[in-house]
Amino acid sequence: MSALTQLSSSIAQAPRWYEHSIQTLDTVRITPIQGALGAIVTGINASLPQSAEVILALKQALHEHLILVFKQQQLEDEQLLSFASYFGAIFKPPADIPVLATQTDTGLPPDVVPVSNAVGAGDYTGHGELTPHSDHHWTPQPSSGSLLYAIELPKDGGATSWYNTVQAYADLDDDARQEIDQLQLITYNPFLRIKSGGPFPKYRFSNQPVLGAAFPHPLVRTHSESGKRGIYLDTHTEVEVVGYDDQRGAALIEKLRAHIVQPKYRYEHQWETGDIVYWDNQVTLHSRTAFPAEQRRLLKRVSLAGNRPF
Ligand SMILES: O=C(O)CCC(=O)C(=O)O
Ligand SMILES: [Fe+2]
Repeated sequence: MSALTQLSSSIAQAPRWYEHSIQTLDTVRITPIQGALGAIVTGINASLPQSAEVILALKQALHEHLILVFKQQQLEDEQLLSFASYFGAIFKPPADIPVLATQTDTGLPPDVVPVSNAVGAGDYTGHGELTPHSDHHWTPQPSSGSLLYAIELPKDGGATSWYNTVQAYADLDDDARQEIDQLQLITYNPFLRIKSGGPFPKYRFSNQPVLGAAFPHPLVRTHSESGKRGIYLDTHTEVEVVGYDDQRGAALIEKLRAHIVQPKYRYEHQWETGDIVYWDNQVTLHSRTAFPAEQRRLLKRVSLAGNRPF
C-alpha cells in the first residue's frame, strides 16, 4: 500500500466519535466584532471531532462575518488539517503555477504551510510587510478560504488586517458599480516576477511583457455560497483590466484600490498564541505589518480549494 498523504493520515488518525466526546454547540459562542467584519468564536476545541450543528453554524457565521477568530487552541499540524478539512478540500494549485511554498520536487505546496521567519528553510514570508491580497488570486481556481494558526509571536508588529470588500463594493455609487460590474481582471503571478528578479509593477501596460499564464476573473466577484458581491482586487499585485486601454484601466484600478483600503473596511487583528483565524478569500483581502527580523513569528496555514470565480 502506498503511504497516505498528510491529509488522509490526519483524518485517519483524528479522534473517533466513539473514543472521545464530540464538540457540540452548547458551549460555542460567536460574538461579532464591532466594526468592519469578523466574529470571535470561543468555547470550541478544534482538536475534537465536530458535530454537524457546529460545522453548519461556523459556515453560516463565516458567510455572515467573513472572518472567524477562534481563541485558545492547541493543535498539532494534523489536527489543524483535519479541522480545516471539515470546511472543504485542501487547495492544490496546478503543478505548473507557482504559489507560496511550492516545492521543487512536486510543484505543489505542502498541505500545512509555515508562515514564518523562524523555521529555517521554510521561511516563506520573512518579516516584511505583506500588502492587501487574496490568497492564490492569480490561479485558475483560487483558494476559497484559509486558516492561520498562531504558534509563536513577536513582541512588536506582525498584526494581520482583513478588509471587507462586500461593503467596499456596496458603498460605490451607481455609476462606479455599473462600470465595474461586467469587467474581467487578470492578476499576474507575483512568484514569477520574484523568479525573474522584478520589477514589480502594479498595472501591466500593453507595451510590457506578459509573464506566465493569465486567468481573467470577474473584478466584481459573487460569493459561491452566500451570493454576496465584492471587489476582487489585490492592492499591489500586477493586474490588467481586460479590454480597457492602459490609461483608463490603470486609473480605474488606482481609484478602487484607494477606496478598498480605507480604515472603515478593515479589522486589524492583534494575535495571541493559540488563535486560529479562518477567513473567506472570495470577499476579503488581508495584509500584514512588518516586525523586527530578530523576533520570531511562526504561524501555520491551511488553504481550502475554491471554484473558478464568477
Ligand atoms: O503573516 C500573516 O499574518 C499573513 C500571511 C498571509 O498572507 C497568509 O498566510 O496568507
Ligand atoms: Fe495571504
